[in-house]
Amino acid sequence: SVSAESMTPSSGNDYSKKIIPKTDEQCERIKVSVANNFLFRNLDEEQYQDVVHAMAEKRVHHEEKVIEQGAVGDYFYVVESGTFDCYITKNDQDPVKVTSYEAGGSFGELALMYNAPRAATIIATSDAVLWALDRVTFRTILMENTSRKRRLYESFLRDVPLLKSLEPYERHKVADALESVYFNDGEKVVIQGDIGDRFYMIESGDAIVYKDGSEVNQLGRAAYFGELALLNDSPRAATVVAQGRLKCATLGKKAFTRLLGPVLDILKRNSENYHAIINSQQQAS
Ligand code: 1OR
Repeated sequence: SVSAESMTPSSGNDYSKKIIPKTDEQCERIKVSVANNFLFRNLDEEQYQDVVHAMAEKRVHHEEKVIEQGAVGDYFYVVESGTFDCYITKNDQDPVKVTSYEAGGSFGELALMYNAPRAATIIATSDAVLWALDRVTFRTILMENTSRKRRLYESFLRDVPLLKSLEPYERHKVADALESVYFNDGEKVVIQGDIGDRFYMIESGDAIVYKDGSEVNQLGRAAYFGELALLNDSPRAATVVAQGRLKCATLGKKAFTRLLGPVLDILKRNSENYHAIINSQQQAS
């Protein structure tokens, strides 16, 4: 069960720091592996060094089981190279593959965060190199950021109709990747014709959508925009302007593609409605 107690990170320096000696070359490989991993964002220099010191290199073979569902959690893993599949078995049914990981991905945080049994089984689908972080270092340094962000965005993400069909854990992964950005009244968030590399969901405030200079839509809390350029690799199809103070949660293109895969069909279906709206407006004028 999830108790407040189990989520309290160990405070300050009351743990003896773990130091596994490493070559410069190993440190460099860790740097590359965590560069795009959201759980490692916002660490200060000392926290980052402590994490690097504590990591252990683990080489695994194709088909090796790294984590077994139901087992006690000991390590959190970051993938340096190779690929992994993640399976969940429910009530004696056959294991179902729920996701996969490649370089830069990470897994095994849940059992450490919640003192729970491993929620899934993870198997290497190639020879691979992992960096393993022990539970004490994970809980002391990485957990605080992670759980704070998941809590911060939890209720908002539950309100976004687009994300209704996601599993709670899938919404947590979205939360890990989100960044909030603010805009003042009249500020342009995206500009028609520009190249687009971000997706936006409105956390608070309103926005107006203009196409070729005329207003075509208004967006409020929990609405999204900016998906078309990412879905179609096309320039921004419209300009979106903040109406009053606007706060958006944004995802970069890579995270958008990876994390919103399960709602891709909904995004595409909804985007077909844009044509219908524009056509009806053209007929009306
Ligand atoms: P862990 O410590 O429990 C197994 O060890 C890991 O698999 C787990 O941490 C996560 O890092 C990872 N539900 C739970 N754990 C998942 C899931 C998942 N996907 C990956 N892991 N899903 C929800 C299924 C109802 C799948 C979401 C795509």
